[in-house]
Amino acid sequence: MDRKTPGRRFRTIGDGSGFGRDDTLYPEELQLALRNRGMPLEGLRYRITPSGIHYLLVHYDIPEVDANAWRLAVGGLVATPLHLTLDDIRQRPGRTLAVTMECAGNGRALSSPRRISQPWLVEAIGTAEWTGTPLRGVLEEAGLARQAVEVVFTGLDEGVEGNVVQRYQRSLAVGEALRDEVLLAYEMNGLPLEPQHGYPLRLLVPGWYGMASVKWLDRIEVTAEPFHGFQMMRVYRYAQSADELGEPVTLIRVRALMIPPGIPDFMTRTRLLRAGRVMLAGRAWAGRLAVARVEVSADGGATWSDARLGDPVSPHAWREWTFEWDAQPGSCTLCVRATDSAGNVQPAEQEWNSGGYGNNSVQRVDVIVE
Ligand SMILES: Nc1nc2c(c(=O)[nH]1)N[C@H]1C(S)=C(S)[C@@H](COP(=O)(O)O)O[C@H]1N2
Ligand SMILES: [Mo]
Repeated sequence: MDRKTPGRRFRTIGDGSGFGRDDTLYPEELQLALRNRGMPLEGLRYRITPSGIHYLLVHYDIPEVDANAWRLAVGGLVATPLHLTLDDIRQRPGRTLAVTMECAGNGRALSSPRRISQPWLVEAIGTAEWTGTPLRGVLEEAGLARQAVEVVFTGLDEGVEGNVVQRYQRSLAVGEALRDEVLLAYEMNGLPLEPQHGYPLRLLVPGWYGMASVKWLDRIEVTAEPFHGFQMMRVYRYAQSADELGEPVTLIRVRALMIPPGIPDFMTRTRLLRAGRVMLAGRAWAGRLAVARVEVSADGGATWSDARLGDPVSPHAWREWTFEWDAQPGSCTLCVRATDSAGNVQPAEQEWNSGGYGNNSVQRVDVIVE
């Protein structure tokens, strides 16, 4: 199905290397940033992110879908291929899960040189309550063949990426696809999915970076071989160059973020606040692992103190942290870092990879205390 575009028909961006090497964004990065919103960091105050400020990432265009004509095709290596209407899916056993989603490219614009793509700083994050039916039930009803190895998910959206014309497609190994928490979701925060979040139906894979959660689902195909589509092999890999395949990007790495305290300077976003007792707060998450510890630094990461942890919003969602800080007059950089239940701690400096994936370096917030 993938088709190469003939020759070099699209214009070159920057020096053509695919990377930006200074602090100036290219217009193409701005164009993507305006289409794909991030969550303003003060949104960390909500246990469940209001849908309108949940981050958004759409590679191509939001497709137009007539839900009455729409069907989900389930085929490939199954005993009984299915063609399900939205009502068929809504009538199946339902489940609502609070899930923290993060884009694999979150933090990309902090790396140097940075890949020219969606230039996230740290705001590609959100936690919503997703309602749907477990994928497992649908796969079991279709009946997986014994040779089944992967499940391929195809969206309705089409575009050109890396000179390849494609629909957005991602696969999961059968064992991952059959996990209890994997949903075919038709509601977000109690309402039908909005167009940009995958209406009428999306996949939701808790614990994985967002690219796994295919929106605008069109078909699900069970295969006997690993799927080698563009979104599996050419992007979403931890590699040092385009020639290197690298390891696939999968689960979300541990991260904590803070609600920037005080008030912002409009242009620099540097925070202004009064000396004295300040309650710092934020959220922390760790993909499929638990958050074991959150620490705060008021001196740019030289010394750290433990924050207090709240309960996770759900087994698949972030938890709150709080820290009482005695702010002294002057300028400083606040930092927060989390450790997961396997002992992984957020790095001060990120190890570089060419796609700018999996960045979980420590957040830094400049403040001026009066
Ligand atoms: N069909 C399709 N599914 C997709 C995408 C896309 O562009 N097309 N983007 C993926 C990426 S990279 C992310 S991070 C999440 C974002 O989901 P959200 O926009 O609902 O936050 O959707 C994923 N699913
Ligand atoms: Mo993403």
